[in-house]
Amino acid sequence: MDLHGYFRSSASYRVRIALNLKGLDYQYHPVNLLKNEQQDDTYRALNPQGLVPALVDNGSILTQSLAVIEWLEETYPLPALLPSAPLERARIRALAYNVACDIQPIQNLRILKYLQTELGVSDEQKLSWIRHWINGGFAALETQLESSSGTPFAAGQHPGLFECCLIPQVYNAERFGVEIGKYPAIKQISEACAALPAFIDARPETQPDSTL
Ligand SMILES: N[C@@H](CCC(=O)N[C@@H](CS)C(=O)NCC(=O)O)C(=O)O
Repeated sequence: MDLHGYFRSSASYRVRIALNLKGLDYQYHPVNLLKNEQQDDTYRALNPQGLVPALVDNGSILTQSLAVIEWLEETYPLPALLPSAPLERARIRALAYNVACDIQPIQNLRILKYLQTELGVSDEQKLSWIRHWINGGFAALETQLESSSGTPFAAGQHPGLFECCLIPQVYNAERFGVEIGKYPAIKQISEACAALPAFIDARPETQPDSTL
């Protein structure tokens, strides 16, 4: 499998974690977002949206990190990234979508670029925007997690779809100065993930393009 991504892209980071949790080998192909390589014709042939990641398997192109992860789950069911009971699956998906659909998209590079170049937002206002939406999303997640019976992970003993989404968002939150200590349930899950090789090996700072 070939994963086209960027070391700091949280959507790429999600897929790296999922591939690692499943124990699947892949070739990593960096797409430099700061050089706008996601808009090159060669990359847009893989993903016309001009967004990373894209996963290529035997000539099939998969895009949208959650669709990629669900495809991995269906193709390589073990270890499972979703619980077996339908209601639990829906609960874990709701947590994951909170991050992937409602928190991350509004701090995506193209949104931040538009805020600055088209709307004239300052660096300070941009930072405030990022922190505002992460804090709002994390506060809701924290409440959702408090009522969850799972420990140390959202679904219990094993990390899965939600942790694939949460850990990259925590990385971004810390990068932009959000105080994770305010969110004990998120902090606890994050610390439990930090001890696992699947998460350690997916970290942005250890990817080959982190030093380019
Ligand atoms: N919903 C998409 C989001 C993908 C996405 O937002 N990718 C970002 C990096 S995390 C990107 O490529 N940004 C480039 C840009 O904004 O120009 C997914 O989950 O794959």
